[in-house]
Amino acid sequence: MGLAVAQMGAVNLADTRAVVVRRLVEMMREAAARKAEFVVFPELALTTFFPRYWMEDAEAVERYFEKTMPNADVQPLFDTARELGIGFYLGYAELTPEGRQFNTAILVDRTARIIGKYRKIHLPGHSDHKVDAPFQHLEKKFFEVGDLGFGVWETNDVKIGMCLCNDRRWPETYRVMSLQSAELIVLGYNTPSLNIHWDEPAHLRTTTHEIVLQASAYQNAVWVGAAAKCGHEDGHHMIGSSMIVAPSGEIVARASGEEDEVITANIDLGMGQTFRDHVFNFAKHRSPHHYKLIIER
Ligand code: CDT
Repeated sequence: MGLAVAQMGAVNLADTRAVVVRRLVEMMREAAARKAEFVVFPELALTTFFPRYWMEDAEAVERYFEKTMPNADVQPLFDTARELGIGFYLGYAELTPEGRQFNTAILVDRTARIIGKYRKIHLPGHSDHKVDAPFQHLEKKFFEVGDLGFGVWETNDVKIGMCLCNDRRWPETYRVMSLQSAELIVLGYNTPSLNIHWDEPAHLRTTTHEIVLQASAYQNAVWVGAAAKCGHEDGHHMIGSSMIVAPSGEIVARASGEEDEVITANIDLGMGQTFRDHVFNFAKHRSPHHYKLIIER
């Protein structure tokens, strides 16, 4: 399978949806030109990473949430996907018809049909206004915990699972999807290089990002495609290092900068099966009765 990860550089407050979608379309065309059949875009790809700003929910909803998907602004991305015959994953802030708010990702097939939806489960940050912090991380204010679980969808003979950003740090995320036979797990992220909760050395933000992707791909015998939104958004820096990781835990493609950048790899889905036949033959070697604490606490 030809897989592309489309890293995005900064989306600043002044950037309109139309301008952002043009960037996504351009990267989708580049991915298709490189024979990719599927492209992974970041979390909250259509706007700046707005949970860094304190505001009332009504203002956030008005400025940053999508009331329908697709909508007029995003339609060119769906039209291009249909024209090129390429599937994609896209993260955005979702407002449901009932007024509920989620940090959401969709899986779109090669005919531009939405075939899967994921709502972020591990929401980091806080809901109160931290007046002394250099910026906020208000995911717990602006979003509800996702209510759809970790699903896996088959499209063009590939079983794809989805998650979002902080989910990638939790082992359960991947295991729940690999138990549903996921072959590829895709995710987008916005990871500030500064941690407002403790004095975390900046380099650890990238190190821990790499560790979780590599270890999780290996332990679950899956390919992982991870797309950053990164660089300086109105002065707030976020890490790059978008990558494609093999079930061996090896990084097979990695973004080099902090701008819009498409990375691609021709991924061999059989590699995951090899690991599943041997060291990670779940049916043969797992002992779920010894894992009960995981769901009890
Ligand atoms: N967007 C997102 O989930 N970012 C988190 C930052 C955690 S620090 C509060 C991440 O895990 O990358």
